[in-house]
Amino acid sequence: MRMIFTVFFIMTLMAIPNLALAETIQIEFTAHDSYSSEVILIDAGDTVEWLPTNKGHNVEFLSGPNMNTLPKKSEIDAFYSVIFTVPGVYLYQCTPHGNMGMLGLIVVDKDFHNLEIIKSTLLPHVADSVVKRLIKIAKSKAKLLQ
Ligand SMILES: [Cu+2]
Repeated sequence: MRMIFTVFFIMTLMAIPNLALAETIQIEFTAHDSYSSEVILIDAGDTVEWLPTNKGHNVEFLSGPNMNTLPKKSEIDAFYSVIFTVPGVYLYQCTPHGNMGMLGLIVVDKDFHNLEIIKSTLLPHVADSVVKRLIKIAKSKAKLLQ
């Protein structure tokens, strides 16, 4: 019995580091038709929560490392939460304000393998220039973390 307990205890200890490292990052909808954090770098297993702190916004994914299973589009004015498990770059927008530049970028595990696909997302001029700016920010953030 003591042996079983010891094995169980050790297995529990081994599982804790992963649990402890998984983080939750919160992003707010702002009154300026933007996300409070436009670019975030997270680790696989982390959760991102979008808080409806301002009316009229949502989250709609445009591109990601697995185009077949992008996170579903959220409802306007709704709390939304996604756990990111697949490394890569994710691009999302607010459905009503994406054209005006309300976009966000998430990089999981500093993995930029699908960056060219992200860049080739067909967007209006303003949104496209915003995405280019966000990519620059993401790359400099990734460098700082190295
Ligand atoms: Cu919006």
